[in-house]
Amino acid sequence: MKKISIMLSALMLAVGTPSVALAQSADFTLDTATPDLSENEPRPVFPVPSARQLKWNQTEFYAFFHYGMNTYTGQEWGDGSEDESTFAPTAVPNPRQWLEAIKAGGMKGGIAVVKHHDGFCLWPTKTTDHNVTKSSNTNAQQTNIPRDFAKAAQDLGLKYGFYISPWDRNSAYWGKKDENGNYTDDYAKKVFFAQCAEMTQYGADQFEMWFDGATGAYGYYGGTNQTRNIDNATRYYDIPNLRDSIHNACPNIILWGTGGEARWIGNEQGWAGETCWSMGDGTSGNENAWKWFPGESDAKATTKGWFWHEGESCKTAEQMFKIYLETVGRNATLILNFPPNQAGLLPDADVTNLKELGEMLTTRLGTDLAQQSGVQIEASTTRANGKTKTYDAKNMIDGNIDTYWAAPDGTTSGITITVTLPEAKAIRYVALQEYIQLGQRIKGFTIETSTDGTNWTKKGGSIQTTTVGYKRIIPLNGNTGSSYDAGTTAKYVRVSITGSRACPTLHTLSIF
Ligand code: FUL
Repeated sequence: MKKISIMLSALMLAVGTPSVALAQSADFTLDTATPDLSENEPRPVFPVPSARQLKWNQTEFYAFFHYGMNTYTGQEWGDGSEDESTFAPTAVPNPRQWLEAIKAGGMKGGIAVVKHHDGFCLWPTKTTDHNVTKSSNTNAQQTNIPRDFAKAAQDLGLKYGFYISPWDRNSAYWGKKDENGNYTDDYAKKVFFAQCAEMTQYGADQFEMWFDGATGAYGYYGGTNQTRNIDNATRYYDIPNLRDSIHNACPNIILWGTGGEARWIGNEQGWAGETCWSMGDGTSGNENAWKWFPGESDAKATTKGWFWHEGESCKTAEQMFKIYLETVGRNATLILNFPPNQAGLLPDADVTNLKELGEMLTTRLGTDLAQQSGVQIEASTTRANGKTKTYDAKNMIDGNIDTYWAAPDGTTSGITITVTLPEAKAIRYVALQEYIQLGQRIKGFTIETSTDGTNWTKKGGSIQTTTVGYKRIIPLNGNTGSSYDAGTTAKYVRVSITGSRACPTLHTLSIF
């Protein structure tokens, strides 16, 4: 595909725009490819995801592991003054056990915290002495979380990535200013970039790097014990440059938070808006925003914090399933946190509840009735075939995410898609997935069921059936909290599209 980079430099110089914008100029490309008209494909509705954003979205449900100095101090935010020997695991931490547990929980990957705000590094880094090798504890001296985590993930066929806190309350360099009151680039160059580079060496196949947005407070800062802040994280960490360097080393990494390739969903309770665009900000996004910025929901599976704390308990499988429906089922990804304990292991209770969650996901959402033999599907309108491609309704039930149904240009409402099962069954969920390579389009739909094909009942209670996006799961009883009841008996399911930004596309329609 032919692409022309628009070098904004000349333009920017003319209007005197600051250097940060210049550094980002390579990001702006115009797609000048001539569409292959012989395939009659719908034109994209911008913005659209990058290839790496699309792959990232397909990860859907993954774990967060907060482990480190705080595990041994009972804190959530250490101030950076902690002695290295305070990090004293009672056994060599075992990331493989963490990952086996979350795999059983139905997750496709995980992100390990390797440095939190206290600056203590869980690997033998060259960038600071504040790391595992300086602890007097022999288990600590053998700890290398990124190495062991990456290896275990690769062995188990899981995606993986790391959380490296940009804010570092231990480092003397963080937030330091020169004699003229300007921030120095010592921290970015000597510490943070180097730490990110060290991380990339643990595997080129990482899927996400997590940079939280904290911009400073009181800290140890090399023994100065003072309050420091930064004014602009993007500039301070030279994010455009850092992002390019990381992408060069690990092409599939999505920079979360500071770095801007996926957004915070706006709360830590594990829910996205019922309306949720992959553009814009917050719980619902914004239909008119210019940038593809899909939502990630970060939530805790335990009761006391991100890190392990004495006496905490783990959410039940049923509670986690509700969170799943309200995030993955609403066009967001879900990163659910499980904190390893002082032995560097996930506690038994967490492992048990994860196993139950995995079984629940398989029972409830594991067998797509629309993909069983004898199912028929019809759309009231379908785009004309291309030379080799079709846009048939059947593409929604063929189990192939690369084929899709599409409406003709200009048809954006009044469309019905009807699925006929071989016989009436108890059903509880309908899931839809747009072909988001061409942009997120649908903005209104309804779901009805019928036993005779004549009398229809609207389903989903008062749930707002607005956006679809990467994935939308509607519990037919309208209740995400107790979605798995006796179900509704239906032979026919009808999805009506009532509004769309352009002709709608769907690659999958599932019934569970
Ligand atoms: C936040 C941090 O301040 C918390 O400690 C935690 O790591 C959370 C996931 O991100 O920004």
